[in-house]
Amino acid sequence: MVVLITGATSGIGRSTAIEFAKNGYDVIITGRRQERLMELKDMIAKEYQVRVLDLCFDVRDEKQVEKAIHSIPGDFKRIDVLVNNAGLAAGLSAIQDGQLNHWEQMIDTNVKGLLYVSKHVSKILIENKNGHIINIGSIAGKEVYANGNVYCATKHAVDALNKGMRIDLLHHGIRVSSVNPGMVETEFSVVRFEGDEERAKKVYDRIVPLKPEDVAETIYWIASRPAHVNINDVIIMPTVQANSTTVLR
Ligand code: NDP
Ligand code: 8X3
Repeated sequence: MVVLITGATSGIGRSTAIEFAKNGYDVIITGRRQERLMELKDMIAKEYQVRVLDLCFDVRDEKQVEKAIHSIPGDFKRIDVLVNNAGLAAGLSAIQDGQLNHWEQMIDTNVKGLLYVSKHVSKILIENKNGHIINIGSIAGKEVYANGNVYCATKHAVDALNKGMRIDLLHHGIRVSSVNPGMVETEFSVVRFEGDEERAKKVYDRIVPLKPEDVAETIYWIASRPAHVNINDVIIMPTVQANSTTVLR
């Protein structure tokens, strides 16, 4: 069995690669940071008896995506599961104060990047007459919160694409699922606040957030249901979080 995970250099994607490897999957790990990919590749190869392929590319660049997916060698091409995880939030501002570069980065990564990868990989799944796409959305794709405008819009788009892909790929026997987490402590907030570690730390202050492993286990659980079962959509939150903005501290 083979899984391809986008954004495996950190957080949820990295934990997901480890979780699938633990369960005997060969893993294709992707991201922009080559040294992180190499570190993870070495670790997985040492700890688990599986094969690892690293593909370094930026999901925002369709040409890079096409080249990387086409470069996958024969036996790794039998992809069973695609986890569309690469994504980010950039900034947290009212609409009138938003920075265009933040908006473009989020739209290009969370929506267009996910589309590019899905287009190229779904052709392989169709050819194989087998497959499962698991899209990582967010509670921000189910609700909207103050100053979250564009990030929430991109995750609402992921929610719509998840439903659309399920319809389009139905007659090819390909399952499509999504996992929508609440607060998970990863590099997410450090990225959102452009390296401001102090501000990022405050997001998880006095709470027990989800760990990336919690989400990874849920992703693996979805992929490991019997072939006739599709888990359409999961929302997973830390126990202290009721919705986007109601958090018990
Ligand atoms: P991290 O910042 O820890 O990981 C993000 C991953 O995405 C990294 O591996 C990064 O790799 C990759 N990535 C970002 N941009 C690109 C790009 N242009 N091309 C290729 N890879 C890219 O955050 P999380 O693990 O938390 O985030 C994973 C997903 O989970 C995202 O889609 C996020 O929106 C979603 N999510 C996160 C939540 C949270 O609270 N943490 C809650 C709900 C959803 P690299 O930089 O090496 O390219
Ligand atoms: C990440 C969760 O609430 O910061 O998608 O938007 S939130």
